[in-house]
Amino acid sequence: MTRQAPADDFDDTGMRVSEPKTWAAGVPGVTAALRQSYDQMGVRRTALTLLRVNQKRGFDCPGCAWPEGDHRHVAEFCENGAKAVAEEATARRVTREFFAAHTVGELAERSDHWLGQQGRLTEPMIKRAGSAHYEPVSWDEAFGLLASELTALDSPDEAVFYTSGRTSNEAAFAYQLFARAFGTNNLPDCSNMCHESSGSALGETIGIGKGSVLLDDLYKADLIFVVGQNPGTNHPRMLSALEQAKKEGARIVAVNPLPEAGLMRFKNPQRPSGVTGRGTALADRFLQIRLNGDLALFQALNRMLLESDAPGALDREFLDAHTHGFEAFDKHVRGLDWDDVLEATGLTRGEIAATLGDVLASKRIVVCWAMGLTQHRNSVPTIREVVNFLLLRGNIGRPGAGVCPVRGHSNVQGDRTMGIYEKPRPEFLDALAAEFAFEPPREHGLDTVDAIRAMRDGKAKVFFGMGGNFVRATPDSAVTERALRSCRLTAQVSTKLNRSHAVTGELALILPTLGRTERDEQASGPQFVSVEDSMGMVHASRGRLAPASEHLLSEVAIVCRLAKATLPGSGIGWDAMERDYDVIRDHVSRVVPGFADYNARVREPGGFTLPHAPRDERRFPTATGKANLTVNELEVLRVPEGRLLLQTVRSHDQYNTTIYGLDDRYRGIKAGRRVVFVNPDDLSALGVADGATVDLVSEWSDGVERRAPAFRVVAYPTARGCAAAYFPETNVLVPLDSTAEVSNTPTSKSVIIRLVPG
Ligand SMILES: Nc1nc2c(c(=O)[nH]1)N[C@H]1C(S)=C(S)[C@@H](COP(=O)(O)OP(=O)(O)OC[C@H]3O[C@@H](n4cnc5c(=O)[nH]c(N)nc54)[C@H](O)[C@@H]3O)O[C@H]1N2
Ligand SMILES: Nc1nc2c(c(=O)[nH]1)N[C@H]1C(S)=C(S)[C@@H](COP(=O)(O)OP(=O)(O)OC[C@H]3O[C@@H](n4cnc5c(=O)[nH]c(N)nc54)[C@H](O)[C@@H]3O)O[C@H]1N2
Ligand SMILES: [Mo]
Repeated sequence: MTRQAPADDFDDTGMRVSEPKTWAAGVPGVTAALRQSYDQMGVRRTALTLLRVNQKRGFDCPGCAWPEGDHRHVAEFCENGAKAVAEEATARRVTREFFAAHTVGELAERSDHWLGQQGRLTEPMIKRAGSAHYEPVSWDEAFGLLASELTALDSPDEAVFYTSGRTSNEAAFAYQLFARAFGTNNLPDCSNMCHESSGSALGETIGIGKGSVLLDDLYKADLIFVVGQNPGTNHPRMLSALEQAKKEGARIVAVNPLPEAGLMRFKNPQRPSGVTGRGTALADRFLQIRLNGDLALFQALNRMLLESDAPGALDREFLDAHTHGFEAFDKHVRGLDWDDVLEATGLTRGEIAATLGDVLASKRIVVCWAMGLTQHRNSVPTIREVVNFLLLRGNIGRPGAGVCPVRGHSNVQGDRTMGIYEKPRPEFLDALAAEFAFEPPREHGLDTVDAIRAMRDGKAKVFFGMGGNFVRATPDSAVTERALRSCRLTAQVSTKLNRSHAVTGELALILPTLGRTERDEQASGPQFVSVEDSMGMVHASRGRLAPASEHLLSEVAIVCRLAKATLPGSGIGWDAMERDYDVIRDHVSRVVPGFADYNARVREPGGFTLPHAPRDERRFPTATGKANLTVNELEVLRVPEGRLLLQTVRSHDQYNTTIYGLDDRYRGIKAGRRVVFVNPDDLSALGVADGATVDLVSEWSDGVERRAPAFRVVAYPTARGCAAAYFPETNVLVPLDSTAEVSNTPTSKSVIIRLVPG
């Protein structure tokens, strides 16, 4: 049995491949951003819009969750932030005529790039049962239909309420309240595919699933590890922070199978020297690790620390006072096998010993990471081992040190804080029950992978997406698409057209909404929303542009009206919340810890910082009351002869499933996306030529052959045995059942594949 990718109207005939870049940003970054912005918005709208990004009275950049500093530049955005803004503030529109001209089936044949390029959605649309087209529908009819389908279900657990990470705190809070008042905890979100492994590992070891550093800590650090992260593309403003940290004396160790341009050298476009000079060399040490080698690396460093006789190698005082589990951990790590470490990491013992030298020379250490650590089978143990590493030298809960999981979507962290979680804590539900006088469901709900299984098996019948592109972001595309198509109703709250509008249930709704950049007027006057960044800072976001269409509703309004239609007797003040978002924030202030006085504090310039017990007071609210050192078994991931380990990554011209353009400038790719990067020595060993066309075939224990056809092979300096290709085109290769232990995150960064000549 073979599963192929869904049809894609890709045309890579003009593709060009050149040498990868060794530095990031600078002038080409700025010009690339402006070119796309003018193209989408025109010159005047570009100037008006970009000057408002991340300013204290402006809107929060929808690009990523990297925090803004206290001293903001006039232009506190980056190339890719500008692209995210241009994509949303585009002057292009998808109208009812567009839907009359294209059947749903036709839209399903189009590429992600083409769909996104059609512009902003302008009015609610419905695809009725048996119809080939979407047609206009009134908001009232849309909510009425949703309400009748939801209430007709045998159980509230037959509905799934997904959230992507751009949704504001206010909308997220109202949304989870609605789902729970309706009767389900089925609240999967993009976190399940993203930093869930970080949250799981951190919650267990330090008692809170969030990072423990603030921006200032990076500037005070002696040593910063950047592990499994490509900030030049995905968090470009982080490069300015790393540059600043280096100026203050930090060393940087980059751990990555790919020599990512942004990690090597950075030209800061915000400063004149960045325009003309050679820029700053960022990484002092580059560890070109094999995919999935990080647990072995950190465990090896831990073993060397335990065995070191350097004075102060371990922070004994901290370990005694604040940690639990030292003995078992010590015993386990001393048994680590060096051959396993060298095989798993692909590094030499000398490289690891030299890194230990960096560690011993540093009082304060920060470890930053992103998807390179979170999307493997052993991600949770790996991140626990990173925590062990930091705890050994007391690097949590003091200035200049700590854990720094760098979040993706601009409000993914805030959505979790607001209760978007399929496994809510009992205390959260108790507070919700007290505030709104209802009994929320206590049973855990479905996460993303389990929601797909439930739809596949006919156990979930209504899918509601608050943003995002569920069909395209999730693994095993062929299975997921079938799961969605077997639903009774799929509804998407969206700003732009995407594949999730084309792969639908029997009935489908498109509910178009305001973006971050737009004015949000409600009955009580203009509203603002708020978001939480990767470092637990909460601040306001105010859009200024006229809405893309007069028929859009805000996400808050959509949730409140849906709730009113579905739960007429709930006794919850949906109208008041829709009228004035202060009312929502008042509720939040009584339900969510850390939000006392929310309305006043969020109006302060720059907002406020949420409490974080380990960071603020070295208090660890875990089961043991201490920070837990953990025992993590190293299992070397052995790839069979003739196979490669594939990671699925982002190009420089995409935002997850939104494809801005077809270039990946830093990696030397122009006008194409179907490329697979492979080490030249592996190509020789496999007998495959650079430039050849191959199908990627993934191998998994269920015996199903998953195939992504027609990729061009690019010889590239990645670690031996490893390959890389872009998602979402390669999601078809990730088996639904291949997920991380504990967090259930799809293993998007370790897929065993073979290259089959096309
Ligand atoms: N412009 C732009 N910005 C974005 C996004 C976007 O798509 N476009 N997406 C946003 C989102 S939701 C997220 S989650 C973040 C994602 O930010 P990243 O995590 O930077 O994104 P990826 O492209 O998945 O890159 C993973 C990086 O980890 C490395 N890596 C992969 N596997 C391993 C491993 O086993 N070990 C080590 N040490 N390294 C490994 C890869 O080579 C690559 O450099 O970015 C956010 N910001
Ligand atoms: N193979 C593979 N798969 C992956 C990953 C990977 O590295 N490899 N990464 C995973 C990660 S880290 C993540 S976070 C997920 C992302 O999964 P999602 O968050 O579901 O996907 P996005 O592509 O970010 O969603 C884009 C859509 O969101 C809508 N949108 C944009 N802005 C707004 C807004 O303000 N409001 C509303 N309502 N809608 C809006 C637009 O319609 C747009 O088409 O993908 C995951 N999938
Ligand atoms: Mo993400």
